Amino acid sequence: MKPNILQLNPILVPAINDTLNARYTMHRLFEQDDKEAYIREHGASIRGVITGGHTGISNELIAKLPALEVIAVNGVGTDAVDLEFARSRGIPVTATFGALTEDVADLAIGLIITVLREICPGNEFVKAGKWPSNPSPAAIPLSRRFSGKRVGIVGLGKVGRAIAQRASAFGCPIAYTDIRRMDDVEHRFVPDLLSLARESDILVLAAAADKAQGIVNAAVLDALGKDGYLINVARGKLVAEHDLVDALKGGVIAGAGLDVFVDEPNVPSELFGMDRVVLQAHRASATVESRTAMGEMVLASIAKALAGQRPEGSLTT
Ligand code: 8YV
Repeated sequence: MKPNILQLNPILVPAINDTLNARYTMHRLFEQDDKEAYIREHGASIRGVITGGHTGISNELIAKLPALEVIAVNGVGTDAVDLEFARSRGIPVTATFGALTEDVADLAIGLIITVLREICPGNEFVKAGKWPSNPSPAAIPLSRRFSGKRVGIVGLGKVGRAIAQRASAFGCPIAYTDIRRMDDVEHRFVPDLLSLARESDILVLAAAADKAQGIVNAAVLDALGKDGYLINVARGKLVAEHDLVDALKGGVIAGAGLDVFVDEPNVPSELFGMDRVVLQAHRASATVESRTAMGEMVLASIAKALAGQRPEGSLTT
C-alpha cells in the first residue's frame, strides 16, 4: 500500500504532482469542502504533510495526525509551523532553503525599479490609449532613479544577501540589520532598525518572521522618510500594516512594493488606488525554476523520512 500524504496547498509543477501521485496516496485537503470531516476520516493514516511557507500547519491539525513522520514545507519561511511542538513530537520539519533565493531577490529588485520608475502608471497610460491625446512629456511626472540609492536590508540571510549582491551591481551602498553582525560580508551593519531606516532610501524586508512581528511600525516609517520606499518580499506580519497604509496616505514615505501581506489574500483596499504602490499576490518564488527545485526538495524530504532516515536539513530532529 502506498503511504498517505496530506497536502495543504497546491503545487503548480505537473512533474512534481505526477511523482507524488505515483509514489503516494495523495490527500489534497485544499480540494475538500468539509476539511474537518476529511481529517476525521483520513487523519490516522497520514504519514507526511506538504504545506506552503505561509500556510504552515496548526498544532491542532498535527495532533490529529498520530502517524505523522514528516512535515515538508514547500517554502523557506517556517513561521507558520510551531517548530518546538514538532520537535517535542520528534517530527522532522524541512524547508526548501536555497531553492528560491534567486527568484525572490530578482522580484525584490523588480519591485524597486517598478515603484521608483513608476512603470505601472506608465504602462497604464500607454495601454489605455491616453498617450495620443496627451502627447506632452509633461503628461507623466518624473520618476526616481534606483542606481546609487542607499539600500537597507532587514535580514541578511540567503535572500537578503542575494538582494545585496544585485543592488551592489546598481551602485547602491548597502547596509543591513539582523540579530547579529555577519562576519563574512563587507556590507555595513546597523544594529537597530530605526537607524537603518533613517540611513536608507529603500528599506527591503528579507527577514524570517518567526519572532519579529510588526517591527516596521510608524516610527520606522517616519525614519525612512518622505523620499523613502519600503519593499517587502518576506512576510506581511513584519509590518504594522495600518501604520504603512497611514504612512503612504499621508506622504510619510514615498512608496512601497509589496509581495506579502498580514492577512493574505486580503489586502488593505486603500493601497489599490496608489500610483507609487506596486502589489503582488505573494509570488516571489512563483517561477517554474524555483517551484521545480522546491518540489524536488519536498520529494526528497518525504522519501527520506518515510524510509526511516533523517531528512536533510531537518529543523527539528
Ligand atoms: C511560497 C513562501 O509562496 O518560501 C516561503 O516561505 O512563502 C513562498 O516561497 C510558498 O511557500 C508556496 O508554497
